[in-house]
Amino acid sequence: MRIHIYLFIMSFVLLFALPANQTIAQENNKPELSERDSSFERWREQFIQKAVARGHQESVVRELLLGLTPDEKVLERDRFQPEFTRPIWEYLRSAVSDLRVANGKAALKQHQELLHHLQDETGVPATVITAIWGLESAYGKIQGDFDIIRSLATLAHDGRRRNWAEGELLAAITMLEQGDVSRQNLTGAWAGAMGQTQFLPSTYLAYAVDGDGDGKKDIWNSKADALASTANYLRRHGWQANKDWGVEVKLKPGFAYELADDTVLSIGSWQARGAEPYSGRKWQQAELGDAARLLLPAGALGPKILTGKNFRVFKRYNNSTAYALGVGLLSRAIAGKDGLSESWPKHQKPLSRAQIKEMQSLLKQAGHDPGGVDGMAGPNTRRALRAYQHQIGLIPDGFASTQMLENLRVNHKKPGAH
Ligand SMILES: [Ca+2]
Repeated sequence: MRIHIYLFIMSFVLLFALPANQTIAQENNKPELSERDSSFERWREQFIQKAVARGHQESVVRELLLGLTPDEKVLERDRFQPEFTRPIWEYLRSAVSDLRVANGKAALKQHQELLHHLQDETGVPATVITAIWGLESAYGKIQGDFDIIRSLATLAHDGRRRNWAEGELLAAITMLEQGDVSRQNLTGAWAGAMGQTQFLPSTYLAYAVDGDGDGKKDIWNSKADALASTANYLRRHGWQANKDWGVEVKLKPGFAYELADDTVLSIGSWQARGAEPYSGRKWQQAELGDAARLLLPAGALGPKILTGKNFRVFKRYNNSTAYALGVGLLSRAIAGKDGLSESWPKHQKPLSRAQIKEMQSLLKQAGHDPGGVDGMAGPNTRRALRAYQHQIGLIPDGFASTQMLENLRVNHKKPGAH
């Protein structure tokens, strides 16, 4: 108790008397606080006031945060920016590896009663729940052993994502106050995702459910709770029962590729524009729901997929096209079905961040706004690229390739550049 009172007083001294760490160090005969530690303590005091204003008990919050220091490992990962984004085919090779498929089939068999019960209850196929489980935590095996409170406090103090991290930290505190989990067991991945479902604390509060009926929502240790929570999350985000997530298609010559990404049409309208199932079978009525989009993950040279609402529900789990495609293809492989027929354009070299930035600048010069020069080929860059390709008479697939960069360099060389 004495140590708590001491730390409690020290925190107030820090709050009201900064910069006074030298004085504190002398008075308490302790080593001087580093600049970062004192900045962390300033953040902590501000956060405690915020938490109190939201109705949390000050003594509880203070006790949780006292003695914490920023976690260097968390900062390293948060700042890591690879020069090259991994091509989607490489991501999928790992997401839908033989091992993950085999383990998924085994998991589906072992837990078939639970998974089929969840399928009946929510309309989410057992294979889809299993696939997400496999991608999130390797079927419960890899959950992360970071201290969630420390990780989120580190990210909140660092400031790059302060509002987000403080919101998640408050949610984690609510979990502890509610008795959902003990402080010691509140562990997960470095950026706050927890348990077999890799839920963030705010997601846990909103969507975790008690699958085995013991009164607790234990997404770390109870498979029934974790899988029921995943199924509940998908259902609450609009999962459409008895609809597929995507169908690989063939596009007829002269197809209007500028419809990719953004345009939402019925299956009938896509069919009228020249999209047919790759396998040669007939379309089934509304098999993707009534609103489908065309996905060209690697442009006109790679697989083409019509995606339905359920594909966008996958993206609510993790807002990445590669991830959503990983879930869809893994669920299909676990069900024993075939993957994509068209091969990936593996000869295409990925562009570096610097090259994507250059492409974005050149697109801007050509009069097509990529929505910022950030080195990420997102929807706005693809849209600008499609407009440029359309303008110069190329297939407007929006795929950022070395050929397109070369084309832009030749046609839109900066004045004075060689
Ligand atoms: Ca439970």
